[in-house]
Amino acid sequence: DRKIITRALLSVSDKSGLIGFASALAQRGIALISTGGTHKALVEAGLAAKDVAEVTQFPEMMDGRVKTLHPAIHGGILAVRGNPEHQAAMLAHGISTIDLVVVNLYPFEETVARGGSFDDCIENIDIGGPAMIRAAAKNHADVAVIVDPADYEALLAELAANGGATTLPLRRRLAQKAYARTAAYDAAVSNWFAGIEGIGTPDFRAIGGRRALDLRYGENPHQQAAFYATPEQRPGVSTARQLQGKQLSFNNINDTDAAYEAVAEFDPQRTAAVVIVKHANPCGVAEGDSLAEAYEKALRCDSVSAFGGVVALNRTLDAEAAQRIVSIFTEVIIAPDATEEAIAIVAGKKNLRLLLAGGLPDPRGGGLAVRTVAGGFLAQTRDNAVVDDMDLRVVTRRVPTEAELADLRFAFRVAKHVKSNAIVYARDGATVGIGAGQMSRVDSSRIAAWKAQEAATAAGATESFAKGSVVASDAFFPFADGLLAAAEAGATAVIQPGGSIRDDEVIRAADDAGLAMVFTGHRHFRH
Ligand code: 93A
Repeated sequence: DRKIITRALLSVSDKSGLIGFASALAQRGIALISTGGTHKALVEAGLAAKDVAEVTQFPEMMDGRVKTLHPAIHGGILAVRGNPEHQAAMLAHGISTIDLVVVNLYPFEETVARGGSFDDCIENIDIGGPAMIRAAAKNHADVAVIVDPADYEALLAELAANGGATTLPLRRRLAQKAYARTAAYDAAVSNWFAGIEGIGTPDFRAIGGRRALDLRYGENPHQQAAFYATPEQRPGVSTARQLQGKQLSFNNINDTDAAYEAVAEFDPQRTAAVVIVKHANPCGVAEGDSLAEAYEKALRCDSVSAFGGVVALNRTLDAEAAQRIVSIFTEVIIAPDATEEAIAIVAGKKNLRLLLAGGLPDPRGGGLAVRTVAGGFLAQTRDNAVVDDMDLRVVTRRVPTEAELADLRFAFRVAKHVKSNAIVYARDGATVGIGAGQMSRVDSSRIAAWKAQEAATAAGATESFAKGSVVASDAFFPFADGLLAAAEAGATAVIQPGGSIRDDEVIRAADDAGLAMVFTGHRHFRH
């Protein structure tokens, strides 16, 4: 199963590592064929390479749309080496074998991610590249295929160890990766089309995922796990640069994602914001003039749960915030960026993971949310509804004050990121009590009120933090009882979607209790 490489075709958009790799091939006496830009790069580096046009006896044409789509190329890749008929066809048509195909594709995903025009995206749909990749992978019995510069080294190592030959296990592994790449590529194209207005609902078959990171284990040590990257380039835990700390675990990635998606709801131009997450639920969220202030406010909500949590920030991590965050045990910090000083402070905690995402995800952005069920998976578009865009309707006699309204928006923003049933008490731009994941809304209300009392006790305050707060509910109150529990705890204003058949009853109860209440018309279930 060892196959000597005598001729290689190189056609790459991403030219990183190309020259070093091609030089090593040339040194082994391997003949090189390449397409326009790749050929130019090789020749400029002093390497002898043959232009593909010389092989096909056709010029590259139609803006490069047709360059390798020719029997002289595809016959050379697809011919079964030991097959006499294939040999005869090669001889008759002057086709020579190609034993190694090195292709990476037009940067379609990157073009979409940087907001390229429609025509730009269309032009970046690679046709010839996937054809060669699929052909080489099909014929992996004789041909090796590389779609990722990260694999250059492995191939060279194999050639060195086997006298210039590749082994079947490597060719199979490369073939598997090749089809994964073309599948993900086509999924990206399909999803892009789906996102164009008027096309209709996305085709959820075209999700596509590339095994990007093997994890030590899953949610529990007896479960295997990996991270799969989809073509979506949303800034966050999957695209972030990890500056330090242990390898991320399955739960770290899940929690960090929850934290970063939540903190991205806060426009960094308007306010600094911090979200602390435990078990995928926020246990403290706050905004403030500085990250340090926001962190202190967020921590005060539930400093016990924050121990061993994930901290997400919406602005560049600065020294003052870093100093405070490292003072308690924290698993992960994620921010768009960090100052040198902050990085140095975090470096004092060797295991603490510091992730810099480069930017914040757009809370209004599209994309898919997927989860498995027995025998399949559910897919839906992201919950990209934002309270700032909602028509808030005051339904009570009393209208909320400016301060209440600001806190109501804040609380509803947070409630979106708390598992249902979600009840969030907030005051002065900080959560003071969060009730998450209960089967009954009243229980979530009770838990949130109890947490607000606990937080006050821990801070040595005489009154519950719920006193003078506002309360948000991710879905309507089906009965007045949950609302009354909130009023009893000390909340003065309420934000909720509305839409219960008993809305009238609930509004009356709010009026009787002197509460101000607004309806958003949008529900934020999260399970
Ligand atoms: O426009 S294409 O779909 N038509 C082709 O025949 C073709 N052959 C290779 N694109 C094609 N390629 C792609 O060109 C490769 O997949 C690679 O991404 C790129 C390399 O072009 P260059 O060598 O000119 O930089």
